[in-house]
Amino acid sequence: MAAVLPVSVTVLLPTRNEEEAIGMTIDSIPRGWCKDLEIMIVDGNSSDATRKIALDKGIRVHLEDRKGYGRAYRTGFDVAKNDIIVTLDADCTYPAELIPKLVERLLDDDLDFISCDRLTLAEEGSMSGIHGFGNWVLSFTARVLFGYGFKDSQSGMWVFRKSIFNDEKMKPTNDGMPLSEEMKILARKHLGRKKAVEISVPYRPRVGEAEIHTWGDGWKNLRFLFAKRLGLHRTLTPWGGRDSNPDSLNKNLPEQ
Ligand SMILES: Nc1nc2c(ncn2[C@@H]2O[C@H](COP(=O)(O)OP(=O)(O)OP(=O)(O)O)[C@@H](O)[C@H]2O)c(=O)[nH]1
Ligand SMILES: [Mg+2]
Repeated sequence: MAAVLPVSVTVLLPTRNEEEAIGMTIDSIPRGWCKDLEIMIVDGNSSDATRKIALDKGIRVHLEDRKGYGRAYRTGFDVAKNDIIVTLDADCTYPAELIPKLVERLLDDDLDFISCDRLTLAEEGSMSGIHGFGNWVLSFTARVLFGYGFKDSQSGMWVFRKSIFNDEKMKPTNDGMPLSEEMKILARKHLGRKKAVEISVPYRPRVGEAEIHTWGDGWKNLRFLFAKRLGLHRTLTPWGGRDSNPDSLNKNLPEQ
């Protein structure tokens, strides 16, 4: 990439006990390619050294002790400082080195939302057989129920403009893993196929133990799809961070 992109970007990582991978994930994020780059974690009260490692790497740490992957993002989307948000897991699975190119694509093609498909280019060992099958079932069900056409409904890497949330309808409601499929359903429904696209990226084996509960989370994801289709899903917590959440920017983060 030749010139520095004239945009401000927040790379947002949800973390819960990722001490083995968080340092490497942060180091893999390219620097110096956009006007302003904020890198931050929204930490779900990790009991290991995750927050300490992130602070030592010089990135922003926001503590959201309410549990859940979706809860972390519903806070992070609100408190992120910059105009473009990039998300990925803090476990070295997603190709952080592609972030500048993906942001450039968002700008060049005047897109609002990119979801990164993992299924097409998944590397050996990145997904167990049962996870692969579960992903296929969920993605297939989502396509049938919503006709939105994304290949990978469970991908956690997105590149989008924060301004999409100016439309209340674009704010996801789920506090758990189903937030991932909800993001894509909302994007295709409210932004349309021209502004919300899917791009295939490599997906790599995880570093560190996952906390995901294969059957439990799979079932919750499936149940969410049907509840959403029938208009029965409910928001349990309000959108956004709480003023009381500790944040390294406010210098009120407790020691870990
Ligand atoms: N803040 C916060 N982060 C969470 C929570 N649960 C999971 N995460 C983080 O969300 C990301 C996704 O969780 P993973 O465990 O990687 O889930 P997954 O990608 O479906 O599972 P793997 O394929 O095994 O990686 C990781 O960076 C986790 O550390 C939570 O309750 N709170
Ligand atoms: Mg992961």
